[in-house]
Amino acid sequence: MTDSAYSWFPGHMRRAMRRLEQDLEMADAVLFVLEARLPESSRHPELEAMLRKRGRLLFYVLAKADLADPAATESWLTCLREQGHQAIALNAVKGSGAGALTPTLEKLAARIAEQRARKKLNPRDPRLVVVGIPNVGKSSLLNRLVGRKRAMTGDRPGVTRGKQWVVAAGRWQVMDTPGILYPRIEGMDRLACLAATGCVREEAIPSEEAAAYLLARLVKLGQSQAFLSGEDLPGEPFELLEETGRRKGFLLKGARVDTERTARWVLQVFREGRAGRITLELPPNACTTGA
Ligand SMILES: Nc1nc2c(ncn2[C@@H]2O[C@H](COP(=O)(O)OP(=O)(O)O)[C@@H](O)[C@H]2O)c(=O)[nH]1
Ligand SMILES: [Mg+2]
Repeated sequence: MTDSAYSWFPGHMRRAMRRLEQDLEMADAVLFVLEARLPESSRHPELEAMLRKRGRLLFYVLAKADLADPAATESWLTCLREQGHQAIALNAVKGSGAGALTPTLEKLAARIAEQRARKKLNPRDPRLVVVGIPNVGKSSLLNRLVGRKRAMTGDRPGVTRGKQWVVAAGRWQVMDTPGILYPRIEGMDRLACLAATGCVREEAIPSEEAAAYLLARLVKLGQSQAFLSGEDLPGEPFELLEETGRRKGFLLKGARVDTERTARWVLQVFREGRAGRITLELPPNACTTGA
């Protein structure tokens, strides 16, 4: 695959987007779940523009913060807050960091109640829709809010089904939604990071390309120690993959590197968090100054 942009918009994504628009009609606020390791690539400009147009109250949760670099997460939170958003970070499965959810939801509920009173609408339970790209932790977060296992979770994109409001966090009505991916993913680099974190299906990119571009990103960030370290690392993604396989001794006949096996190993180590807590995207400079 040599294209610099990967076009991705299967029918089910289009349908999911239309359904989401309907669900949002009934929502008062939107909880936008981002992947803490990919805070930029897990945003969705079209979806966010649609939410702004509809005037929905929006707040961001960086999930999987336990897998990300804590300092980078702090910078990203500062950055989102400087852009005027409410934002918190947490582990959606184990709950660390989730304490900040309750006060944030309380503030939101108060604003919603005020808005309804101003419009002379009857008071009712505020409604929250949980959105985000696939596999970022939406259903896990909803389960936390509900306090029992309600939404289906899974480590592959696309396991969220059904459509229902459930009572959560006291007086909220909350709805889970299937992951919505944006139609074009710019660059193999970004596609590889999305594949490594499970936000796009494995079939979207051959594992060797995913691993090679992931390695290149890690080297660029100075975070490749689990796979490759030292000076004089090659500059090209596929050379990095080969070098990794050579150092691991993943060889075929004739001392050729088994790049397929190397790629599987790299992706597995990364996905299991054994490469350390790594954030694959750093916030833009403008947001880090003064953080
Ligand atoms: N380590 C970690 N894993 C998480 C977190 N949130 C979700 N997961 C895992 O990521 C996978 C996808 O989670 P899920 O809630 O189904 O994501 P969804 O597709 O956005 O609804 C599951 O295997 C979860 O156990 C988190 O904060 N930390
Ligand atoms: Mg889900």
